[in-house]
Amino acid sequence: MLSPKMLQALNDQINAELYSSYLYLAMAARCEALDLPGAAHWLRLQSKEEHEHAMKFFQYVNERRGEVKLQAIKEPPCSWNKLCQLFEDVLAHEQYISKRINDLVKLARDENDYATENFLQWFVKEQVEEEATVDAVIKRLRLVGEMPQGLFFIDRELGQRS
Ligand code: OFO
Repeated sequence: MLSPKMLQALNDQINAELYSSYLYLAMAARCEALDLPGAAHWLRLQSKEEHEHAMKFFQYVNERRGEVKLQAIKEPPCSWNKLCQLFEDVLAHEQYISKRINDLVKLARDENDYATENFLQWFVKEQVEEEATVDAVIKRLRLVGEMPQGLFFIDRELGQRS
């Protein structure tokens, strides 16, 4: 049985994961508008992954016999003009999500909810990977700066994500 505090925090996280999915979809749309189809593809896949994260929480809450309560998803921004800035924002968002996951682990510990603490470990590991992946993309984007040729190759590389 989840404590009311833990249930609320997990429901809030479902919303945060769905917002992540929505944010990356908005970024994908922006990349399409900027003629960066590879980056758009990468972000669409990222959006799909975030939806899967939300569903992991959804399933877990149900398994623990809690009730999922969906909340409104806020409107994402759509004003990016540079791919490097867009990926900086992806990193900042993932860092924010990592902090949220850490806060959830802390709450699970405070509530003596070892099952939830154990469930969250997958996300702790996933956040390390996600931040590292995005950081590597940013480093390459910084290297090429505004050079169209460099951007073309990075976009092509991002398009190969499977
Ligand atoms: Fe990008 O991470 Fe979900 O959790």
